[in-house]
Amino acid sequence: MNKDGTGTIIKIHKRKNYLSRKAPKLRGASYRGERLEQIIAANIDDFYIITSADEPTFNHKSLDRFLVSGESSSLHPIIVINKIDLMTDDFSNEWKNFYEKIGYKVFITSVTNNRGIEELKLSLNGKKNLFWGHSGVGKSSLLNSMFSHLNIYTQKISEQSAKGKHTTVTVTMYPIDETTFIIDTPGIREIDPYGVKKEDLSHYFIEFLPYIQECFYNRCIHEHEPGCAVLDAVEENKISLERYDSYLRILDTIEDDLKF
Ligand SMILES: Nc1nc2c(ncn2[C@@H]2O[C@H](COP(=O)(O)OP(=O)(O)OP(=O)(O)O)[C@@H](O)[C@H]2O)c(=O)[nH]1
Ligand SMILES: [Mg+2]
Ligand SMILES: [Zn+2]
Repeated sequence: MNKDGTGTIIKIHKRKNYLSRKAPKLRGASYRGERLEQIIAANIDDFYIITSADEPTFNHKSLDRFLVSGESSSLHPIIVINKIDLMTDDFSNEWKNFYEKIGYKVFITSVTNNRGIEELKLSLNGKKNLFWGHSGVGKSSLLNSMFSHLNIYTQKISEQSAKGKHTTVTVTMYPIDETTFIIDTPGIREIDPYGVKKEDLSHYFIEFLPYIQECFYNRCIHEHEPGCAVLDAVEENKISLERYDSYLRILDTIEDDLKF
């Protein structure tokens, strides 16, 4: 950083991965074609998807959307369910087991009770970590509770809508020590995985992978094709209905004419 507050680029690193999304639709603008790609951060080691058990309500479908953004950007997603003080242990254990069975690491935390905070802090060590999720789930509060010197501004969620107030407004990278970095991001309202094609979506549901190549059709999108091994796996409870339902909902939002 220069004295006048501006920065100077000293080196441009090669990008091994990056997180992006479609730029939000401009109000009033008439849109034709694709929306622009907005890059959030690059060269991330671990991608923490922060959710809350309540306030705002836990929503596994939106967590699945976050997971698709991570997987499609070659990031390593890790799940945090924060505010566990507001729900029962049964609730958190159920979702922890659900996502661990698929293959994701899940942390259960509470800033209020200081639960799971040390464990989370340890896992950040020596890496460049990105915190990502809806507004009000406690991203900045978690960072403050692990590293009190950061003193990041946080704010109560709205009492009327039980949603966050978009308190953090810029993406900021905090250096913790020489090898540990944390990127706090503003809470997002909409996640629209950028540039995912219909026929590729199933690759980002990692537990579908063993079945995909068994489908009769090469370009099967696992909707109602005959000989679909993913549908068979759902039938046999090898893939959960919840995840398959998330898959169908995301599939539905991908434009048919996406060209590359
Ligand atoms: N009960 C409870 N409240 C929490 C916990 N963690 C954070 N909060 C509260 O949740 C509210 C929102 O926290 P923030 O840290 O500002 O949330 P954020 O995810 O950074 O929100 P944005 O910056 O808008 O994206 C604050 O009032 C926090 O005190 C928790 O573990 N339990
Ligand atoms: Mg914040
Ligand atoms: Zn199929």
